[in-house]
Amino acid sequence: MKRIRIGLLAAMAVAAVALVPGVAFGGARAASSHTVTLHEFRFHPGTLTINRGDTVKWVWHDAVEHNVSFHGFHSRTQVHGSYSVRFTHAGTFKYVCTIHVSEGMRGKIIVH
Ligand SMILES: [Cu+2]
Repeated sequence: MKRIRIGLLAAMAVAAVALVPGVAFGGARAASSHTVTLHEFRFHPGTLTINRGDTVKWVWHDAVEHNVSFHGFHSRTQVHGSYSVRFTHAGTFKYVCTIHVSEGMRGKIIVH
């Protein structure tokens, strides 16, 4: 009798764990934060995939000035510091450093 009850509890525990991913996808998901580094005339990573509601923080790690410029919003041109944007709409958002775009300094944020 006792062994049967423990077996049932174990089965219920497994069922509860199995439910968690479904709840995580269906319910409110905690927003995440992502970092893109500006280093040696490049954005690292150049392409970043995130979820709606997430924040991206660009962090300057270079010896020369750069900026992060999207259509409609942009950072300052600076040597040090950071710039954060929360993405609330799905889509693909391309951006550049306007100073070094001809040298290939461009990036992309894909928001699901
Ligand atoms: Cu630049």
